Amino acid sequence: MLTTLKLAVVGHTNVGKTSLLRTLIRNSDFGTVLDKPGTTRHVESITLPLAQQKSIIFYDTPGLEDSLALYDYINQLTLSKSKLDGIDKLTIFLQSPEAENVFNQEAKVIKQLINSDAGIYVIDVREPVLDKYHDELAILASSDKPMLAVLNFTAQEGENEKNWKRLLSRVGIHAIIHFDAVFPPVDGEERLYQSLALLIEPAKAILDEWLTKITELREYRNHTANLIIAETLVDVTAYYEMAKPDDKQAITDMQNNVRKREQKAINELLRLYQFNFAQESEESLPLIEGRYKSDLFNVDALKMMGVHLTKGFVSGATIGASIDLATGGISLGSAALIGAAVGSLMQTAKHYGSRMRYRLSGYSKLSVDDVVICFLSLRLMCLKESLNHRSHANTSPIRLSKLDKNKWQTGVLPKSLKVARRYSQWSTLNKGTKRHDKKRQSAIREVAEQLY
Ligand SMILES: Nc1nc2c(ncn2[C@@H]2O[C@H](COP(=O)(O)OP(=O)(O)O)[C@@H](O)[C@H]2O)c(=O)[nH]1
Ligand SMILES: [Mg+2]
Repeated sequence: MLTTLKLAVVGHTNVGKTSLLRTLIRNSDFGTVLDKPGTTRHVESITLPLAQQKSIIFYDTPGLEDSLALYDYINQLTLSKSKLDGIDKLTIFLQSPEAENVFNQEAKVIKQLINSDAGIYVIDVREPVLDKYHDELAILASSDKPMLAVLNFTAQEGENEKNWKRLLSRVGIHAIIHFDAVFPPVDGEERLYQSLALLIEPAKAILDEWLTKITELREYRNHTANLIIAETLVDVTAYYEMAKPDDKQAITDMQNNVRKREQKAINELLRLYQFNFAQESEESLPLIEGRYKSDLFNVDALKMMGVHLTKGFVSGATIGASIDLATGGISLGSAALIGAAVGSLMQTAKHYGSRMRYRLSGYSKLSVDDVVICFLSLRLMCLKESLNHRSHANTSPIRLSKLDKNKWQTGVLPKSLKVARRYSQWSTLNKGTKRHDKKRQSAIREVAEQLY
């Protein structure tokens, strides 16, 4: 039984070999990906470690640049030895002077394939089946190694697919899967490893172990992401500021602190999913510092995500409804979104009697509106969903996933989160935070349950 499974990724230049590997190893920085031929010139390897010294090693290889000439050269070298098998012919080629010379790059690929347990042949199905591909495949298929063909660029409809399948079959490659490196199917990874397990029987144990690990890692990431989001929500819900009436600066400061807290959550999510911090986002998430095109305190952005504005949220007449009589708190969302001056809010509040007036004479308690917190939750959930499905070969800006009907759109906080209003020490945005407080931790776990 194998303890190290060596897989050589081969194929023509620019068909997406490096991109496929980036997706499989979840690393956007592996190798160089450019929209021009010949960016990978040497064999590069990457190891996926498993328990007990077992591992899978992928080899990223350069393309066979001149397969037509190589095919002719090999045939010419072995002209008088027509009884030889393909692999014998390749061995003769590797010992010939041109293997160090004109066909130096091609020789590297062939050597690597021969030294591996199997090859993964990547195809750009948008390409017509040209002679050069025929010769390339004929050479690679004669290496006496099991081969899995991966049809790449399948996100768009391809009419050349059946021609490719015919060619593959003629050179004896019958294991074929669809796997677009940039937009992989949901079960793509599983199917790729399952196909390899059928092809390389001695590697079945290693591949099964890796498949289990993939599933565990996926669940771990999703669970951890929910905890990151839940902690952010608890922080923002428990957050408050004391402000004097008419202190607009207090509201602005508070908004900025909430924005910073959102950015922190986004960075944590990107790190968890192993994406770059400099990643662009199409949805104007504040991924890039200082850019808040449609940020948390923007009514249009909020409506776009389907959040219901609770009564009293936008209408001036009902501002009073969002004043918390018990604590004398006003809600930040309402005040900020209608652009109302704090002073006029206080005027409204005065109608509520002497108790309020007494409180308003000094400082009042500002906290973040339920609706804004629900919006924050939805944004982070959409980001998580999008990262759950995003490939590491995807270089375009991040787009937020769309959610189906979601309970957070009601604009009402679930009970498990609402309790955080009563514990100011639960927020890392307040002074005297108790981050490791047991009750805080269990509240975070409960809120995380609401995010599935
Ligand atoms: N849309 C799309 N683009 C891809 C896919 N695979 C690769 N590319 C792009 O094709 C180009 C070449 O990819 P690369 O991985 O460098 O190919 P290699 O030369 O075979 O390693 C890059 O611009 C990639 O972003 C894919 O599955 N879908
Ligand atoms: Mg490459």
